[in-house]
Amino acid sequence: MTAPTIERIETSLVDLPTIRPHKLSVATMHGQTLMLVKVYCSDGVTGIGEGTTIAGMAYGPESPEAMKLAIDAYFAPAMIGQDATRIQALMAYLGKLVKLNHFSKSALETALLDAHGKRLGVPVSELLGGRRRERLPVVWTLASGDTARDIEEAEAMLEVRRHRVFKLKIGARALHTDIKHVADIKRALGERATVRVDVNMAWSETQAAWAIPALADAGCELVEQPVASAAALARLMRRFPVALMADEILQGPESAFEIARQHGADVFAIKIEQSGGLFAAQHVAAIADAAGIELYGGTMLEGAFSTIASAHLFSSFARLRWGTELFGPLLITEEILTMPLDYSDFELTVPNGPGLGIELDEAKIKRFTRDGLLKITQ
Ligand code: MUC
Ligand code: MG
Repeated sequence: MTAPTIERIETSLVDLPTIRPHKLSVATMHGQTLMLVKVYCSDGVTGIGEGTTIAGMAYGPESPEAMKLAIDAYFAPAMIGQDATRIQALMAYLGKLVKLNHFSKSALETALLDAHGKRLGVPVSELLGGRRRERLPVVWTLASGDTARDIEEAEAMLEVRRHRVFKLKIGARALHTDIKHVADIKRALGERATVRVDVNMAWSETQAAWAIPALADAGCELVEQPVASAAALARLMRRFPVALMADEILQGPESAFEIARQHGADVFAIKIEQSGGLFAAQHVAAIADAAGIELYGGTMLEGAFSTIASAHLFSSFARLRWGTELFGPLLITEEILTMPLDYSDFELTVPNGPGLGIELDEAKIKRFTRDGLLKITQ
């Protein structure tokens, strides 16, 4: 019997509104663009993957438009006719043809794994070694830019038992304003919730050295990527007891090894896209485990496909001390799946159907899909 091959690859850009403006130190988002890729195979199986970033090119070097172009012009022609079942070999081949482009690679690998899981009748988690948990704790990010509104939002999440760990986006305002914002939110929520911050690299080392102890006094349990450089983060690690997490500096296994070598973080925010795919993210997790670095399942504010691909991977991790932030689909106004995901009791259920175990609502996304003309949305 000959192995199924890849027959056709289709990409599209889907522009979806967010439920409210989402303010990070790098940009304010009003919508999210999903780059969806469909891989059609000769056995009739189709897999879907997603590439999504934050605020166009404000966060990282790959935009949704660039991902689509890279796939259409470079990846797809090299993939047509290839064995669809040898995913690691195919990704290694593509890695030789195309440098970097981690987000596009993650989208394609997700689609291939979705297809192969469907073909074999097993969830993607089983192709990654097997899940160890069915449900994942999910953090919510408070980023309206307004303290009172953030407290109201957190109260509503606690009330419906959707989230009890909150990540606050700071770094755009003066240090004392940000610290007061964190302290006010933590005071309002008390012992009912825990509070963390993400600075998205906005501070200098001296600003971070001043702010971190004040954040710890305010009751903040973890500070994510306060500074841009790995060396500065490693120096800060030796000065403060509060947990420090690496995000933007973690760009796949090589960077993970380098950070681990200098003991440059307490925690890794693992992201499948930033790592260059699910297998690369698995290697990042292995390096963290070997180095005694704790794990957190990160997000690029992805839609359902990349969120659930991440969930399958994170469900297989031996340790996941800091939970996940797989709330991306909840930040979008539209439900793009035929069956919504299960977020309940502060956790997300990892689907257990074949492949990713989710189905795109084609009719629903039609009106949000770009028709080839770039829409100016902001
Ligand atoms: C990031 O920097 O971690 C995750 C949550 C959020 O609001 O932004 C992201 C990206
Ligand atoms: Mg971050």
